[in-house]
Amino acid sequence: MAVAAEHLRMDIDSGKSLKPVTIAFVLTGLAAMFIGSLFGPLQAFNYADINLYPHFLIKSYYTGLTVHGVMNALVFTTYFNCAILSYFSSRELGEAPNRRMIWLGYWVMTIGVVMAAFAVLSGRASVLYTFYPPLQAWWPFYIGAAMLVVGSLIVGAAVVLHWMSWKRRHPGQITPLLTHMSVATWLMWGLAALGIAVEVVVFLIPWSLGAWKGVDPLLARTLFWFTGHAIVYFWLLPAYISWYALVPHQAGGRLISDTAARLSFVLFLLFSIPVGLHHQFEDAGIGMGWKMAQMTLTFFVIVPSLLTAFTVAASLETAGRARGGRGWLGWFTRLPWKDPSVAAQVLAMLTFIIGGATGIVLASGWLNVMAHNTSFIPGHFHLTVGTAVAITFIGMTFWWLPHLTRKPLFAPRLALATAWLWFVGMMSMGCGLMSMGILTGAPRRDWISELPHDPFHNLPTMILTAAGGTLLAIGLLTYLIVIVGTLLRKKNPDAVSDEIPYQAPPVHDGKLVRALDHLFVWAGATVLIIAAFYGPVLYMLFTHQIPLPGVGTGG
Ligand code: HAS
Ligand code: CU1
Repeated sequence: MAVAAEHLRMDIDSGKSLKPVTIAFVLTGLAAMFIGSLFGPLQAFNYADINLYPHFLIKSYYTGLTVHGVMNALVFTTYFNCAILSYFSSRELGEAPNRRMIWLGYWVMTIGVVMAAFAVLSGRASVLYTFYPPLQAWWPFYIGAAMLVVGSLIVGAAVVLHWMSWKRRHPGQITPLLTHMSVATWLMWGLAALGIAVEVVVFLIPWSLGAWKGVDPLLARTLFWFTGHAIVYFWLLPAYISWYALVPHQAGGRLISDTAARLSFVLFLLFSIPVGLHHQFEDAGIGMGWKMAQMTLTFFVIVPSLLTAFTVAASLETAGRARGGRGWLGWFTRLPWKDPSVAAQVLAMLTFIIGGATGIVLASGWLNVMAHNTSFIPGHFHLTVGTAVAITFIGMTFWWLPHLTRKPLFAPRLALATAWLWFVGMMSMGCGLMSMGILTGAPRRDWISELPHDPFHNLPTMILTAAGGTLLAIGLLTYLIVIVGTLLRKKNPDAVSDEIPYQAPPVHDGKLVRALDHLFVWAGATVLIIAAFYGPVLYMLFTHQIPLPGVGTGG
């Protein structure tokens, strides 16, 4: 039986109060992305053996790479996640969450980011975005990173509390879809963050302040990857919210299964965390059996992405067919490709087919040996977080920023060009880096262009990488023009919609959907799976520590 649509109807006024803080999140996230991305093309050229690093500005390739990874992968994503995972649920529930808490989260994050950025730019924290000990950063870097995580959790707590109060006032009702997906994501992130919290608060901060003489690198890496794999889903799931709920609607179709969306988010809650060891297949000191066990769970967590692929493709098909598309693939060509927001996000999905497939390759223990720590890895993650997530967020801004600011989008054609430049640029660079890693064994994170002779010379892959970097530099410029142009425009409320492009799909009120609504129970089950698959490994590492003193990073 379909639940009456009334309680799912969007309340247009309620979300307005969250607009200022949402604008703050989106614009700060974009500022971080523009700063971080400036270094991207330089890194692409490095892998084409062209050293363009401006030494007068930045100490070394490693300092630049730290700015790039921290600003893009950690800061840009977290700010967008906070915006997406609070704004849509508040619109849907028809009442605002605790705005003070959300602003508090914003400021904690922002002060933390300023501290960490200062540490990196001063050249005393060139530890890359994974900050593996014994590389040691100046203490403000770690405190800043901790504040970024804590601030995001404050925002998450506001959303979860908001959902709980809605539940109390609507007994027996099923959580609306956008809220279900947001709360599942926040619960996953709340549990996932525990690893990095212990690593930074218990070990790295006291160590950088001189209170601990040493830190065990293997224990620190394991705590990092406890959070580190799940964090990729913390980046991805807000993009999935847009793919499931908004893009089919924007394209003129509908989400074909509300249940599939809910199921996939609960599966992500269950299996995103106890898989982090697939980043440590080549680390000695962790038993092969545990690596195999987490490898198996990695294959479990691929299932909800496959569920997403088929559900979203079928939902887009409804759009394409409604627009007159015929035959096997006619629906695909009939999608509204001139709409920059839709085009960007469908292109994001296409890249994720390759990004996801290469993830499956990496997760397969023996194949990992060939690719680990080569340039294959940055190739893989530029097609996942660097494209699937990044151009989804960029595509969202094309309707969302006008909606939030009431200013129409500036130069929609340039916006469309941005999407294509990003897509072609990342495909070229991602495939270039991946094939370079396999063909020549080129190591990731290496200042190759500074070597007297490039031992990883392979012209076709170098050309692909450099060409991709060039297109991305142009894409960054076109995007900057679109964003600044939009912000400088006059408000024109009549020209932009105050509604979000979403209509609640019918809910199949049955046992499965009711069971999926018990998100705290699923979170409890997640804790048990984590305890079974991570508990013994962490116990062994905590009781056999080999602390090492820090190695400073002058850049
Ligand atoms: Fe990964 C390393 C395995 C997904 C990010 N990954 C990384 C690193 C990053 C990263 C940043 O097992 C490097 C970390 C570092 O610095 O060391 N990854 C996976 C697997 C998946 C996966 C199995 N990764 C992601 C996502 C990321 C991300 C998502 C960011 C957002 N990854 C690994 C492994 C390593 C790794 C190893 C360690 C390697 C090493 O040795 O160090 C899976 O989640 C992927 C599942 C995805 C799919 C694709 C589904 C496709 C969809 C699109 C549908 C298209 C449509 C269009 C609808 C199965 C949903 C329709 C149109 C039509 C015409 C049909
Ligand atoms: Cu992973």
